[in-house]
Amino acid sequence: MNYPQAMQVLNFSEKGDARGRLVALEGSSAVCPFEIKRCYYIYDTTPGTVRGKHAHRRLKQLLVCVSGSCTIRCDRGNGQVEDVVLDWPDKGLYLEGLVWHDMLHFSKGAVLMVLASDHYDESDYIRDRAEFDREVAR
Ligand code: T46
Repeated sequence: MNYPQAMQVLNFSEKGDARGRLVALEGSSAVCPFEIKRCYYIYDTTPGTVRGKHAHRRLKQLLVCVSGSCTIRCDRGNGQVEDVVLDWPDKGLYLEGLVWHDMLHFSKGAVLMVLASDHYDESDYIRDRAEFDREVAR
């Protein structure tokens, strides 16, 4: 494989008190092992929609469903597909490089926030499944 590949479910520590809860995510830390260069969020999704359907070459990302829930379907090209349900803001999914991922089963009002290690760069995307399989096999 010429590119990295990593996937890990993370639990963040919540700061809770009588007023409610708070999660802090800092770049270059144990829970976010990269410098954060971009943040984007997906919301108001069409019922039944499936997004993603791609992998990245080098990008590192931390996905957190900060409201509602959704499922991230991850495929490392090893014949096993893993569904990760993000259903609480203290849970995150770290993805790096060659992990083919779909986002689906968005609940009504779901907001999926993503922290990324780099600015948007379409050339980092692999949107063709056959190309992904070739890269994994390399
Ligand atoms: C990913 C999953 C989890 C930008 O202009 N800037 C950006 O930073 C992003 C993320 C997207 N865009 C544009 C590119 C497309 O014209 O927004 C449009 C929708 O992007 P895309 O179809 O790639 O969205 P998703 O939801 O399929 O994938 C996104 C991220 O693109 C991707 O990196 O890992 O969320």
